[in-house]
Amino acid sequence: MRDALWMMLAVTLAAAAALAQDKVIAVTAERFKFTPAVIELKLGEPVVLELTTLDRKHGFQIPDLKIDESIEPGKVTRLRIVPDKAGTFPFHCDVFCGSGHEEMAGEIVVKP
Ligand SMILES: [Cu+2]
Repeated sequence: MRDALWMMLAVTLAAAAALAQDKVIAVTAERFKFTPAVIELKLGEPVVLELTTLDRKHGFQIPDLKIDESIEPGKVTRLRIVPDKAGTFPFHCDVFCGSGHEEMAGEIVVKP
């Protein structure tokens, strides 16, 4: 019983350490761009994207990775990604935000 307790504690600490080590990349959205527009990731290396908007509500959709988030004013949308395939994955804003909305896009590049 006591051993089991210690083991659970060890697992919890390991999980906390893994979370703390995640690389954080800040991504801002505004009419009509994302900054940075190209996000480079390494295969198998977890990252947390911290998405914020500088003006109004936008979306952050990566169809290839089945990710669809919204970015609300005054909030930080945290998105943890563990890239499990190399390649280029386009993302775009999927919340209509004005006349330049169609160009509001970028890509995630996962390097092996
Ligand atoms: Cu937008």
